[in-house]
Amino acid sequence: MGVLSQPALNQCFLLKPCKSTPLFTGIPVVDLTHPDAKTLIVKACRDFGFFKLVNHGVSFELMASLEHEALRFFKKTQSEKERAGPADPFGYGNKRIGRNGDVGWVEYLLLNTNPDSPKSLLVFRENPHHFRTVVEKYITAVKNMCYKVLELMAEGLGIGQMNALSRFVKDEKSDSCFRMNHYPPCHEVQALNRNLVGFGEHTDPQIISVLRSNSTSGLQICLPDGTWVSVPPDQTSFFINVGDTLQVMTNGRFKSVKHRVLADTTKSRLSMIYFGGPALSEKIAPLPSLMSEGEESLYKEFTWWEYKKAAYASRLADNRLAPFEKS
Ligand code: GA4
Repeated sequence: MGVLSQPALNQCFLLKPCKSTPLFTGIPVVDLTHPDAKTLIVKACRDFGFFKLVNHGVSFELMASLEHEALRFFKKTQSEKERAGPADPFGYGNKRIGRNGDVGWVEYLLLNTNPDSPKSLLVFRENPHHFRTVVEKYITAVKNMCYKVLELMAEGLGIGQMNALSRFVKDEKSDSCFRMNHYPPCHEVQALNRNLVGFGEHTDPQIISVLRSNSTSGLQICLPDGTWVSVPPDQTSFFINVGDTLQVMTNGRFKSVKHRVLADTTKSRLSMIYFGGPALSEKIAPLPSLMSEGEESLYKEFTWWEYKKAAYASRLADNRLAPFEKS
C-alpha cells in the first residue's frame, strides 16, 4: 500500500505518543459448548461488551484458507487492487475510512454479505473464482455460529422467544457486511518510538461483530473505567463485540465496546469481521420482553436506515448514539 518515508511519517497524524497499553488477561472466554454459555455471554456483554469465543464449531481450515486468499489479494499491485475500489462504502479501500476524513494505516475490502451486490461482484470479477467461494463459505459458517450466540444471549437475558435477537440478522433483508482488514507492518515507526494507528477508536454501529485475526496483536479495547488494554491475539478463536444497536435493544444493559487497532512494526495483521445488522426498515428499540415494569427506553425511536445515515455523516470516534438518547 505504499511505504511512507521517514519525513512523511514524522508529520503523519496517525502517529500517537507511544503509551504502553497493558496486555489484558481478563478477557472473558466463552466456550460455546459449555452448558452455561448463555450466562457467561450475558455477563461478558454487561461487563465489557466483548468476549472471546472458543469451541465455536467453525473449522480452522476455513479461517486459514480465507486468510490465505485475502493475503493473495492484498499482495497484488496497488493498481490491480484499486480496480476493486474505491470503497463507497463497499469495495477496496486504502487508508481512507468512511467519508469524513478518517484515515488509518490499513487497506481493506468491505463487502455486502449479499454476494450478489454489484460491488461484491466487482471485487470478485478481477479475482479468482476460488476467493469468492471461500468468502461465501466463511460468511455462511460465521453467520450460523452468530445465530447460536444471539439465541443464547436471548435465553441468558431471560427472553422467552429464542429468536428475539437472531431474527434480525437471519432476516434475508438483514443489512450485514463483511470486512477484511490488512495492516501492513511499518518498520519506520519503531525508531520513532511512536504508535501507528491502524483503525482509530470507534464503536460498531450494528448488533454484533464477529472478528477473527491472524496471530499479530494490535486490537485494543476500552474497559468500562476508560483504560485501554491490548487483546492477546488468538487465531483459533473469535472475538465478539456488542454493537450500538444491541446496546439500544438491551436498553443499555449491554454496552457497545470502544475499540481500535494499532499497526505492528514488524508483522502484518489480517482480520476479518462479520457485522450483523438489521434490515434497513427495522425499528430499533429496547426489546419489550426485556423491559422491567415501568422501565422507559433510554433512546428515541429510530430505524436502522436513520441510524446508518447518521453514522455515515459521523467521524469514526464520534458517539453515534448520543443524538438518539432521550434527554
Ligand atoms: C465501523 C464498523 C464497520 O467497519 C463499518 C465502518 C464504516 C466504514 O468503514 O465504512 C464507518 C464506521 C464503521 C462507523 C462510522 C462511519 C461508517 C466509517 C465511518 C467513519 C463498515 C460500519 O458499519 O461502521
